[in-house]
Amino acid sequence: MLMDSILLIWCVIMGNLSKWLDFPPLGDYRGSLVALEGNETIPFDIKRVYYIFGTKQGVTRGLHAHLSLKQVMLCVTGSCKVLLDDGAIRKSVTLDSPTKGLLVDSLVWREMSQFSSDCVLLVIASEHYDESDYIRDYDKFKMIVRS
Ligand code: T46
Repeated sequence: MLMDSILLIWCVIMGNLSKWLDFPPLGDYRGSLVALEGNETIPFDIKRVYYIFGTKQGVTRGLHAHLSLKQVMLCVTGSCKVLLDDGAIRKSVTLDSPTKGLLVDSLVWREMSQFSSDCVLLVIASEHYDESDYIRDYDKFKMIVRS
């Protein structure tokens, strides 16, 4: 009984850390198409889109959190791993589908690794680029989320 309750709480917490969005492919005989729209398929106003490609083998990117930025990440081609950490729980997920996006909230530490050679990681962001929104020091991140 106690174990069941602990398991349930654990599942709820883990579920909150990684929020998946499904993007239905609008395919026909010619192939597939996915449309992403702000405040529709993407749950915020889209201010910026960027993509990461040609990542060298063995490289880890990210290693930071954001104070207020929200993002949706997806692999248009290829795959990579994303480690998410909210200061209490760490979880690793795989991005490997152009029809499945990962919503990463503010104040979540992220590390991307194990990029396949063909990986194109598309990121849709809620804000313009602003270096002052980055928390690049893990100890500082832990202090902020605990306060
Ligand atoms: C994130 C993960 C998923 C810009 O000038 N404009 C931009 O919009 C971005 C994203 C980056 N830059 C510059 C800043 C650095 O000189 O591009 C260089 C590489 O950026 P960074 O080292 O931050 O890249 P990643 O892959 O570690 O992190 C990026 C995003 O910065 C970050 O917000 O969540 O992808």
